[in-house]
Amino acid sequence: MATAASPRVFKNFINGEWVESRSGKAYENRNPANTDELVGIFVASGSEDVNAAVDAATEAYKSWRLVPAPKRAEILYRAAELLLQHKEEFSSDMTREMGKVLAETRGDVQEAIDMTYYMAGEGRRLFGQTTPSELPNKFAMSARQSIGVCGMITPWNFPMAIPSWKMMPALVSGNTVVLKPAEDTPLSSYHLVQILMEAGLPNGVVNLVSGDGPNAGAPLAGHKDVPVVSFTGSTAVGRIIAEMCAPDFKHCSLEMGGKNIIIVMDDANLELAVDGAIWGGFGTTGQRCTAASRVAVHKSVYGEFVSRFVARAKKLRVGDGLDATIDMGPCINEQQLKTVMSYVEIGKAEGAKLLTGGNRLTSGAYAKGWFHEPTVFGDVAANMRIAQEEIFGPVVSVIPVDNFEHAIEVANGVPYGLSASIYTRNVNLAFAAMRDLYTGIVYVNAPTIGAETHLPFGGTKQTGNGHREAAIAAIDFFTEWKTMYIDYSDKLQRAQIDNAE
Ligand code: UN1
Repeated sequence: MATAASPRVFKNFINGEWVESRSGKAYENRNPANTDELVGIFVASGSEDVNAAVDAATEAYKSWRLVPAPKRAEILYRAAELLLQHKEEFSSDMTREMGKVLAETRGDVQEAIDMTYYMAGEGRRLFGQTTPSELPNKFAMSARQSIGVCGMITPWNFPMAIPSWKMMPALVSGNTVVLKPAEDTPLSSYHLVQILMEAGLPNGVVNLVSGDGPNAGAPLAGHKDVPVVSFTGSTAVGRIIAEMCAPDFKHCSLEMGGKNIIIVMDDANLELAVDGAIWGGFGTTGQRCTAASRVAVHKSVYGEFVSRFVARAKKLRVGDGLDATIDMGPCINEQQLKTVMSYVEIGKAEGAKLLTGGNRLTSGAYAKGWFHEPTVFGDVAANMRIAQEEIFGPVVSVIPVDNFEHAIEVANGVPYGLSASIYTRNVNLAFAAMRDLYTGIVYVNAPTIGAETHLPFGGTKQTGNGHREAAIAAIDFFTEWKTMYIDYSDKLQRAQIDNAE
């Protein structure tokens, strides 16, 4: 294991080689549970590094696009097998760089494995359509075509899953990749790229440049030879990326913020709803775009729900995610912790009732990490800032609601639309909720988190820009349709005009 005394130094990966940055700049990646532990030293890339990576990906694209899709898929299949072999080691490295508990980092690596197997399967299924032409002796069909170099900018909360959501569909479709992982979690992307190379990916097909958004992410998103940009992160940065992509009409997929809700109806299995709210609210320390940061509870069960929920939140054990007895790890970094702390103050000032938590943890083993107590606000009004803005931390707002219609109004009354959930045993309400919740994902009797790789992932309003990740939807994003007409009549046939005769 790397220690402060023997830090591991990581480089960029360009054209099949590990290379230094052109500028020689580097930065430290530290464990958020114990900042004395240096996870590694990584390249602080700039535009020259990005340009070199894009050049390599542009060159590699010429041959990769011509490799038959089932052959591309075989490489992915081998990568999935290798990931499985390294699951334990990659999970503990991920906990060290990201902080979430081992059970969750295992889930993250598993999500990458699932996505890689799934997209390997798609290699023999990149179906188009064939259809009769409206004219005689003419044939019509459509096929997918690859696009080119895909720039990917990924977040720190799912350090291997989200890069795999983007890379695997792009690769099986015949594109090449330049990946810029989050500054806080480059190691997991390293592992993923290394595995792909071991599996037999040709040089230059995948390239990795580490660094921050302004210096490495922006030159990638704005690069003239990068026609596809896929980003997951904040809505503020997503807007900047959309603007950078607009002049060249790049394919641009944005997965951004969320303010997800669990609705608890008066007929709900309350214990199950509490389980869901605890996992949805405090899993990954609330640092998921799918986190249940709001719980809307029917007034007739509000008191009972809140007392059980708060009792459970109080029992959560916070600490180093490598310790199997721990339920919740630290925030990713100091800045994120400060954001959480500032929202606690905002909630208090707005008149919400602080029911538990509310403080940074600093004593003993907590002293060297970015830990915060699981925090619950009660009697929250739907229009308070803590109930409207994404906090991305362990803070849950409980909102009393009068009835189903009120719950739906509260649920939809935020600028985001990623995930929503309802706990009820009433099938009519469950179906009405599935119809009326304006989000990309809806759960019934399950929390707002738990997306599977073969179904579309994404959201409405300021959560996304109309695209979806995972599933076939991801293949749609990373390909263009080509429609082909073959006329074997040996004469000029005019569609519509001749057809009308
Ligand atoms: C995210 O929060 O950025 O459904 C992704 C889930 C996970 C993916 C979350 N499978 O919460």
